[in-house]
Order: sequence, then structure tokens, then C-alpha cells
Amino acid sequence: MYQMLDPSTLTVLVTGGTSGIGAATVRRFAGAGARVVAIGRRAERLADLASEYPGLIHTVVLDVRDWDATQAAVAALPAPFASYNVVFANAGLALGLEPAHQVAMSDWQQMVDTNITGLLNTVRATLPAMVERKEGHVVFTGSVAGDYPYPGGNTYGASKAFVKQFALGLWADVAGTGVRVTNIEPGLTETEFSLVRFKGDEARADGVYRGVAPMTGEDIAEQVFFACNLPRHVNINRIQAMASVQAFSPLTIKR
Ligand code: NDP
Ligand code: 8X3
Repeated sequence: MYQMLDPSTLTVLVTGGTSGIGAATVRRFAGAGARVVAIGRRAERLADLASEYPGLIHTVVLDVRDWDATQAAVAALPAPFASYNVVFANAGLALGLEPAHQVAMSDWQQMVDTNITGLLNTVRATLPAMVERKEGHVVFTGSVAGDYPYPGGNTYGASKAFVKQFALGLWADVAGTGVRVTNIEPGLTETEFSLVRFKGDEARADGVYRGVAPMTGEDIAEQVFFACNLPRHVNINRIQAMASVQAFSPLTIKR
């Protein structure tokens, strides 16, 4: 019988825990007996989540774009949550689908600040302690958008290409220290992602998923759970998954 890790030995720090993939991952791990640090900006969402698993979830209201606040939040974690051995750097967003010559500069800045700087803040604030403890796992939410370009994906896709390459570089740095690194690259997944991308336009967001079966936050959480519970001599470098209705765009010729 193959021996997976016992999830109750895991303490999982999840950024973007208030919604979608992150919230599903919080529930997946806490439901299996792991301790979870759930992080996001929306305090009420975090409180509701914590009430579902009394004692297992510690919540932190944090904007990951803020380096000082991220460092302070990690330093202030109480026992036993301070002994985290999984960090799921998942917080992120896409804003708009405009072509590069029309997009609002503030949208590009927010995506870079969150998807790149926020992710780096999360890693730098948490990694040294895991290396010191000789046990840990950094998991990222990349995206198929980091592999395959599409019109209007410009900075969002580039930010996820950064995540892909950073994950490989990080693995090159920490392999052999006891810390693992995995990049999860989902495709179409129904969360609040499109509502955020289209700035609250519910009809447009719903239209993305209408008439098809997208993946769900739970589908992605299961992939994170699998990668983290494999025995410690195994490192999954990346998992790329698409909804079974999704595929690549053809190359185009503009006439
Ligand atoms: P959601 O919008 O449902 O969740 C995004 C999460 O990120 C929220 O919990 C939000 O929390 C958090 N977040 C955003 N900005 C910040 C910030 N500055 N500081 C802290 N937390 C922040 O979308 P998803 O669950 O889909 O997105 C999760 C990740 O998955 C993202 O990185 C996204 O790019 C990626 N992804 C999504 C896909 C999809 O099709 N849905 C496919 C591939 C990748 P709060 O607002 O409370 O701060
Ligand atoms: C989200 C997937 O295809 O909407 O990262 O960019 S996609």
C-alpha cells in the first residue's frame, strides 16, 4: 500500500484564502485534519471560514503587496501555526482583457504588484524558517496563461510566466534542503476570478462559464492536496490541468 503523508502533520499557509481556489484549499486541508493559516484582505470571509473548522484555522488579514506587513504577519504567527510546513502562494488576479495599447496602467500595476511582488513577499517571508526546519513545501498558483498567450492576456499571462520560471529557479535553490516546490497551472476554473477581471460585471463574468463545465476551486485544491501529501522524497515540479472543454488557440494570421 502506497504511503502518503498524514495530512494532520501539515500546517498550511494559504494566501488568497477568502475565495475560489484558496478557500477550497483551506477547506480541503482543514477537512483532513491539517492546521491552516488562511490569509486574505476580507476579514469577514476569513472569520466565516474559521468558524467551519474550530481550532484548525488561524486567520490573518493581510494585503500581500505590503512587504513590511507580510513579514510582520508571519513573525506574529502563534504556535502551533508558526511551524507551517506548506506555503500556498495563491493570491492573484487578472484585470481586464483590453489590448496592451488600451489597458489602464493601474491594472497592469496591480497585477504585477499582486501576482509577482505579493508572491515574492510571501516566499521571502516564509522560506527561511522552512529551510531552517529542513521541512517545507512552496506551492504556487501559476496558470495556463503563463504557457499559452491569448489576446488581452498580456500582463496577466506574463505574470504567470514569471511564476513558472520563478518556481523552477526556487527549486534549483532549495532542492536538497527538505523544502519542495510545485507550480500548479490551472486553466478555466469557476471562481470569483472573472468577476474580478471584469470589475464586478456579473453578466460578463457568468458568460465565461455559461454552457460549459469549467473546473472548480475544489478540483484545483485536490491537486494541491495530492502534491503536498506525496512522501517527502517526491517533488512534483508542475501540474497543468485544463477543463475538458478547453484547449489552445490556433495561431492566427491577421489580414
Ligand atoms: P478568486 O478571485 O476567487 O480568489 C483570489 C484570491 O486572491 C482572493 O482570496 C483574494 O482575497 C486574494 N487576493 C487578491 N489580491 C490580494 C492581495 N493584494 N492580498 C491578499 N490577497 C489577495 O480567484 P481564484 O481563486 O481563481 O484565484 C486564485 C489564483 O488562481 C490566482 O492567482 C489566479 O490568478 C489563479 N488562477 C485562476 C484561474 C481561474 O480560471 N480561476 C486559472 C489559473 C490560475 P481578498 O480579495 O480577500 O484579498
Ligand atoms: C486563468 C486562466 O485562461 O482565464 O489564469 O487566463 S485564463
